This record gives sequence, C-alpha cells and structure tokens, in this order.
Amino acid sequence: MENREIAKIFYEISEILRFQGESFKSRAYFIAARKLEKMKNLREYYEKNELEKIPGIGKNLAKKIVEYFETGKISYLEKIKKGLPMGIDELLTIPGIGPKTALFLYKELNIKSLNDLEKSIKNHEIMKIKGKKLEKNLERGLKIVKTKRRMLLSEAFEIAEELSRILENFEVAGSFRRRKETIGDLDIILTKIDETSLKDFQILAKGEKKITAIYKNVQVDFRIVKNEEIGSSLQYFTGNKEHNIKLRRIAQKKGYKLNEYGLFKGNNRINTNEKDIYEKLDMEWIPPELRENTGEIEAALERKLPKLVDIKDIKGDLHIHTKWSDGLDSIENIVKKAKELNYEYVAITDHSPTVPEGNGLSEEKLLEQWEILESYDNVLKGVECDILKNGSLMYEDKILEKADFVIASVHMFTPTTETILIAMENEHVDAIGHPTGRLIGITNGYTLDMEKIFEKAAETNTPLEINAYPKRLDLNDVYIKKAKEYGVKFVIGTDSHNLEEMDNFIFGVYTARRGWAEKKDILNCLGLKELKRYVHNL
Ligand code: DGT
Ligand code: CA
Ligand code: CA
Ligand code: ZN
Repeated sequence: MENREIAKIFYEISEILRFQGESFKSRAYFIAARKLEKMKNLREYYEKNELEKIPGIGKNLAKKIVEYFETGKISYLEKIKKGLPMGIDELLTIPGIGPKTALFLYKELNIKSLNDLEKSIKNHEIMKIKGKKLEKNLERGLKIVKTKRRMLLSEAFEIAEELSRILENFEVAGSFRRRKETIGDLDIILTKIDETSLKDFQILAKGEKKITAIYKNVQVDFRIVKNEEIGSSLQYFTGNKEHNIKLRRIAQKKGYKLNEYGLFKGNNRINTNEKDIYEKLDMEWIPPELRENTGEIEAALERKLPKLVDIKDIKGDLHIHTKWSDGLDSIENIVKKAKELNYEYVAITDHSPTVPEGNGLSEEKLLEQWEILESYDNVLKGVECDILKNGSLMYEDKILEKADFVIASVHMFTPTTETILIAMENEHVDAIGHPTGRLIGITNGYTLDMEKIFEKAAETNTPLEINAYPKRLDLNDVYIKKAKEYGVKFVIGTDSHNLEEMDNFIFGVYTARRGWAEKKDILNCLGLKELKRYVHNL
C-alpha cells in the first residue's frame, strides 16, 4: 500500500537526517512515518488536497507525499543520500542496508564503498564485531547489487541460449523480448520447473509462483503460471510498465479487466493467448520491440503500425573489415561466410589511415584491394573512410568516386555537428558510420545536434548507419525513429573485424525494429543492382 511505501521512505530520510545532525527535522519525518504507516485512507486526503489536515504533516511533508502520488518517488531521499559522507550512498544501494548499517560500517570499519565491503566480508571483519547474521545478509546483498549491472542484449542472448539447454518450455519476457539494447534481468515464464534444473542456479527467493535466482551473475526471475495464463503473463511481463498501464486503462474503458492472469469480462476469461488480448481490445497485435509507450498503442488502435523490417528481408552486410586493415580474416573467408548467411552481397570496407602508423590502407593499397574485389561478382568495393576535423574526407575524390560503397566515419577525435554536416555534403559518401560514437557502458558519444544531422541526411540523401556491433548499436532506437520522421534512410553493418562478428547483424535488425524501421527504410533490403543504383543516384 502507498501509505506504507511512503512511511518507509520517510523512515529512511529520518535516519539519514539523524546522522547528519539534523535531529529536529529527523524527528519530524519519524513521527510522520509512524502516523502514515497506520493510515488506510491516505489517498483520500491526497485527492481532496487535505494532507495538511493530518496531524504531524506540515506543508513541506505534504508536498513530498503529493510527489509520491504523482511520480512514485520522493526525490528528496535521493538528494540527501548524495550528501552522505564519501561513497556511502553506494552502500545504500544494497538491499537490507539502511543508513544505520551504512554508518556503522563506515565508522567502525572505515567501509566507504562496495569494494571496501567486499574485502571486509572476505576477512570476516563484520562477523567479529556484529556476528554472523549481518555479514551473511551483507554478502547476499552485495551479490545482488553486483548482478544488477545491466548486460548487453548480445550477452543476454548467450545466457538465454544456455538456459535453453537447462530448461524446457519457457518464454523469456521483459526487456529481452523487447530486444532492448541492455538488459537488467531475465524474466522467464513457464508452467512448471523441476528441482533438478534449479541446481545450476543460486536461489535468492522461492515461492509458489515466483523464484528469483542467479545464474552466472545474472538475475533470473521465474514466474510459474497456469497453462491458460501463459498469454496474459507473457503480455504483462514483457512490458514495458508504461505500455501495460495504458493497455490496462483501455481494457477498463471497455469494461474488461486486464492483469497477468488474463483479460476478463466479469469473472470470465476472454483471451486464450497474447494475440487475443490485443485483438479483443480492438487493436493490432504489437510487436514486443515497439512496446515502449511511444505511440505504438495509438498506432495499433488506428491499425497503422509499421510493418517492421525482418532479418529475412536482409540481402547483405555493408560494413566488414579484413586483415588488409585491422580485421582478422581474409576476403575469401568473409565471402564464404556471407554465402553461409545466404547474403546476396557484402561490402568490404577497410579503414583509411587515421594515424600515419595505423593499419589503414594507403590509396595505392586500397586500389590494389579493389582490383581483387573486382574478381568477385557479389562483393562491393567499399571503404570506411575517415572524416577529418574540418569535415573533409581522408581519401581524395578521385579515389572515392571509384568505390561502390563509401562509409564515412569519425575515429580518434570528437566532431562537431558541422564536421558531420560537411561530410554529408560530399557526393561520394554513401553512409555515415556509427554516427554518434557512443559505446554502451563506456561513452555516450559526441554532443551533436541530431535534428540538424537528420535534416541534412534527408536533404543530401545520405543514409545513416545502424552499426550492429553490440556495444555500439549506433544509431540507437530512439534516433532511428526520429530520423525516419525526417525521411532518412539507413544501412545496417556489423563492423565485423572477424568472421564470428558477422553474426551480430541480428542486433542491428532488432535496433532498427525498435526504431520503427520498415523494409523500405533499410538499404540492405535492396538487391545488389538496386543498391548500386541507389547509392550512385542513378
Ligand atoms: P530490465 O529488466 O530492467 O531490463 O527491464 P524490464 O522491462 O524487463 O523490467 P522488469 O524486469 O523490472 O519487469 C518485467 C516486466 O514486468 C516489465 O517490463 C513490465 C512488468 N512490470 C514490472 N513491474 C510492473 C508494475 O509495477 N506495473 C506493471 N503494469 N507492469 C510491471
Ligand atoms: Ca527484466
Ligand atoms: Ca525482472
Ligand atoms: Zn568504424
């Protein structure tokens, strides 16, 4: 209940304030928390705007309660956590550690970070002072926090693949099913799970309907559901939350009830699977990649959802490096692998020299390579040519004009918007590679005016790359959707530096789908002839 949630937050605030020496304020939060904890009709007070009538709740505290009802959180708590000594706020992210424990650890053992805590647990320092129970709890909490790190979608796929060898008949819902670029935890739906398959997991909590476990540092939430609930629980646990909330509201307006157990009219279930739920609500079934409450529900109601690009539509990979520059494999092996992948073509796109002593190809070397590429009838003579600080390209036009496919990319420096705009003006540029330079978990990329870039990309008819390398996925889903509104086209490339990486193409497709991209938006869906005609403006 909301009152308990708010009370919990108030208690926490109270404790932090006490340690900061704000005993008067601290007491006010404590008293309010005690009061709120027992109130059953708090929402009524909120709705009538009468919170201040509650004894112990003044104007300031009333505001915090309103904030909770409106946003689901109280930002003051985050704010004062930041004011705590050193890295103690990091300790507070551990489930089961309140300010009291955090301060104890800090004062008695000089523990200021998760690393300090880990060392201390190893040396059993906490046990010596406070006993075994606290240490065990902290050890468990620490493990949970460490596994809370988000993994790349590609890493989640590897884990899911392993799970499919351990478990039978399950579906992965959550952000994984939505193919989000990073995944917090895996949400697995099944109708039964036998004890022996659980031996590979560390169990954190186990109930009839839900098991929370750890597998190789990844949190896995199992939901054990009845057969007839598979569709609705798949829908519910796929999310995202905002999508679900809006869908439930639509169901309510139609006089239905929608939850993880089913779509109901009165007490009667009226869905048999997931598709049914959307159909009974008079809308198109929504592909999971779109379920982010960014307009997909409205579009589905009007039956105007995009027909998303599919891996089957893809005719070739347009960004591959060979051992001529910094790749590991030969042209021959890449062409062989492309055949295995059923591609009609590939573009070989080695680097230009970014730095004099780098592995990029001199103009002579590049021409030499292209001569070899000429002997294949399904290989595009490509290049990933560096954009220089002034927006010009590293190779001269007389070289670039001989290419079938030129990706222009920035490496080694931080470009301005202008740099990219100028590069797009070059008529030989067929795509801008990894346009924002972001690397997931490492850097957010360049600060660019993306709207200006999309405008210019549309005006100069320069496709933008959807780089499929799992750490890049650049452009990202949000930008793809936006760029599409400007009429921008896209190319997907794996940026492979070895054969295995050519399998990453699917992540580019997922990202494109999350960006609402259709077959007609993606140049890789063109056959070789049409593609050549397109990039040469024929
Ligand atoms: P993640 O794990 O952080 O990458 O993201 P998700 O989307 O997998 O989120 P998670 O694992 O917390 O929950 C799985 C799904 O369960 C979520 O996408 C929607 C549903 N869900 C979770 N909490 C709520 C809730 O409070 N209300 C509603 N309507 N749905 C929820
Ligand atoms: Ca999840
Ligand atoms: Ca979850
Ligand atoms: Zn590159």
